[in-house]
Amino acid sequence: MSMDERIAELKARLDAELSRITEGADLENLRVEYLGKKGSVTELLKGLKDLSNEEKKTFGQKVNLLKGEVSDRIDEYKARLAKAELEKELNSAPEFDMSVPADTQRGSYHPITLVQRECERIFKSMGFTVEDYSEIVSEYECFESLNIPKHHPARDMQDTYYLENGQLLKTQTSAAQNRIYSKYKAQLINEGKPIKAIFPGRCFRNESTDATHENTFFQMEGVMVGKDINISNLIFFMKTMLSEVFQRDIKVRLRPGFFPFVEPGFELDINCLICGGVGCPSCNRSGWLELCPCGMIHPRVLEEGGIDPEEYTGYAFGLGLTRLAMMKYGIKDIRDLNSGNLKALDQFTDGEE
Ligand code: FA5
Repeated sequence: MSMDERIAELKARLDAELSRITEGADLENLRVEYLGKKGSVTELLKGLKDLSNEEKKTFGQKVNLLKGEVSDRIDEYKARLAKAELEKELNSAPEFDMSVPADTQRGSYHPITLVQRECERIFKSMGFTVEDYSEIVSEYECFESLNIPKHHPARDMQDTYYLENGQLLKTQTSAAQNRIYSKYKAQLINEGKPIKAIFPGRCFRNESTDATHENTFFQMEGVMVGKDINISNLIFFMKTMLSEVFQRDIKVRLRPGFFPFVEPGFELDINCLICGGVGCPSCNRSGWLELCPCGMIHPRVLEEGGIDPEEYTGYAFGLGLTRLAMMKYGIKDIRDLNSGNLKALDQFTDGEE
């Protein structure tokens, strides 16, 4: 058989073998069979030694071309195989039923978010603005502007987490009071418009946790400043808020409480709704839960905010939003609220999802 005939025969054999191949791995074996060290094309080159110099040259070129051609054909076939495989996969029916509803839980709002929104709605309807405020504040905002100078014993009650730059994670939403007075004092003084603002926010305290104490919890501050604002205004707004949140009459008690930024100051406690006032771990067995300290804003605090205490008075309250959520939803242990335990948390949707 002449060399040309051997080349033609080899090409025909390659085509026939390619057409039978259905797997990528077989193609690679074929490549070795033809182009490997002992492959058919390499064998042809070995036959060159028996030819004349002239024939060696022409035939050598032909075999080199053949090498390239064999490699190209195998590559082409490989691409064709991959495409066919992909089409087959795309055209075959999926192995799952896409019409079956997803087996996942729908998201729901956290109970604190629900209570916060409810309170915001109630206070907005009574003409209050809702303020946003940072979680990292200065000592001045959290304490000094609130009539709590350095080394005042009231600071011991609110140990917190300090940053290296001297700032701290706020212990109380009262930290926003000074900023609010500065923001709205022009309206109050020039237009006679009372300041009516609430500011919900996350608070932090370095303290041991139990059924009613967390190191991270939510409060909602509220202030009202204007001419002749007095304790009756304070009691009216507190009562309205609670009856709206709970949609029924709730037993509350007001007792004296000390906070350096109010005078007089009160503790507003709510009759424990978990045990009905008998006493349980959720209310430290007292039947009452401290919910919303409040009082008339101390003249020094108003002054620090640029408001003349001789002309204006106001009240402030610091509602414990987390405890309010506990009472509203009957959550016995405050720690469930930060637990991320969906079983405990996703039942309080209030229709909102
Ligand atoms: C204050 O934080 C004052 N800033 C409240 C205030 C504002 C008084 C304006 C007067 C005028 P107190 O530390 O008591 O006060 O906290 C207020 C409420 O936040 C508590 O009644 C309670 O409901 C809630 N609270 C306080 N500490 C925690 C805690 N560790 N875990 C959960 N809730 C807490």
